Amino acid sequence: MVFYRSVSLLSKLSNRAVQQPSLSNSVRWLQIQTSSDLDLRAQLKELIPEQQERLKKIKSEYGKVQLGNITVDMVLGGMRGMIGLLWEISLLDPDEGIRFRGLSIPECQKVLPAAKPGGEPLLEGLLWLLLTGKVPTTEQVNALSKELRTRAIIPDHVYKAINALPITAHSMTQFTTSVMALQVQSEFAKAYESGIHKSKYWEPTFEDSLSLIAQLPVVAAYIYRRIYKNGEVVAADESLDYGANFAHMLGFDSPAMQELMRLYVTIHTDHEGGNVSAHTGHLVASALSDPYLSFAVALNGVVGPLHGLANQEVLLWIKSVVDECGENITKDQLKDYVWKTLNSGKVVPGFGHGVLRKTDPRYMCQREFALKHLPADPLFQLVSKLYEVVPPILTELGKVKNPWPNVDAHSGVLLNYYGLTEARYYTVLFGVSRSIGICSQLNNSLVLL
Ligand code: CMX
Repeated sequence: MVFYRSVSLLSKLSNRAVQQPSLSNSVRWLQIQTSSDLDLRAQLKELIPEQQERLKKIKSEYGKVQLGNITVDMVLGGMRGMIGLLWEISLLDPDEGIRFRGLSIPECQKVLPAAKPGGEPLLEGLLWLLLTGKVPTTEQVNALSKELRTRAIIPDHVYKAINALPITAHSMTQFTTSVMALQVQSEFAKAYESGIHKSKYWEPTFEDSLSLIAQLPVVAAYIYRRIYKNGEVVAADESLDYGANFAHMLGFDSPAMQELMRLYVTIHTDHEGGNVSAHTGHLVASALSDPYLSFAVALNGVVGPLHGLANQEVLLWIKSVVDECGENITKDQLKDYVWKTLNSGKVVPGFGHGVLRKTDPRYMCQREFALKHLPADPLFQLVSKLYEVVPPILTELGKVKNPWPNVDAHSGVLLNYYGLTEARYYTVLFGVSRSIGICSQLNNSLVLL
């Protein structure tokens, strides 16, 4: 796997955060919104020239500054630990975990608009934050929600392309196929063909990105219903936000599942630029492949078992534990099962990470959700036991750099609890969410041109 570090360049150079607001700054932003601010495109139109100037300045003033030494281990490890690209929308600290434009997950939960007071953040708010570096107001989030709904239209040929695959094809194969079929309508591809000036690349990129983000839950839900629910499609509910509407189209209408989906799609959006999917999307886009093409390739990285497929693998593994030992498994039995997995040459899914060196905060916020909503669920209790049992065993192996759980160790049991039991579908949810980060960074990167 490729695991190099990406970086907010100015923060590295001047040792202070850039475009990474403190909580108090975020709150200040909440107060300066005016009615014309509701249009995200108009906001970007103002911000992008500033970004272009800033990056020009970095290039001219710091272009020759060295950012580190490259060792053989780094090369053999797939660029591990190297600062290798610019990725400003999020930063992954090995100990603290992910920050989106400088805000940790608990901070996002505090300042981003929610469907109800104290609820999980709305995905639209995080998208706004990633694209602009600013915390949006509820009105801005509502405007973006509305815009996404108007863009969520799927041409017929996309459904035909999905239906051409056997129903037994993995859900991710069907999902990637749908993204390639959606590419037919790329505004970027059309604009490039008609000779757009490079300073304007961001405009069709933004168009494609918003349309793609809007369309993905519709095709993702279609694929779920096709494979598992006899093809009975659930129409979108125009009154719902992105996360809740996604849950609704999958066929889940309980308020708790809607909250879970809001949390799920928010925390999986982005994890800096060195992971397989983010890196792949960024790399392909650097050849001026449009957002659909770039994202389709990123999805093929998400589906690797050491990356996004791990959420599927975790639930299947947990179910195999239950099948063999029952739900009330003791810690000693669990230890034996973990050793059996390791001795058969497999990894323990959901544990370890290429960059993180502590428990993933994305795991912790899901644990908090479980403690609040499903504390007595036997599978949640099993996940909690694993949290105690697995890290000492992985440490004992002597080679695992991070024995702690990652995001995938927890997501499956939550989804399973609310009835989304089909583990082989889970990576599609990860994929939908990952579009937010990859597309936001594409927009951020194009100002470099
Ligand atoms: N179980 C068993 N062995 C593990 C392990 C785990 N959970 N995590 C790491 N190791 C092993 C590695 O396989 C490697 O062994 P070899 O030297 O024999 O090849 C050794 O420990 C050192 O690996 P590392 O430097 O600690 O970890 P890497 O950066 O190489 O890999 C990761 C990171 C995530 C691929 C790895 O921890 C893993 O395979 N975890 C299980 C799969 C998983 O949960 N993936 C999801 C990650 C989150 C995401 O991207 O979605």
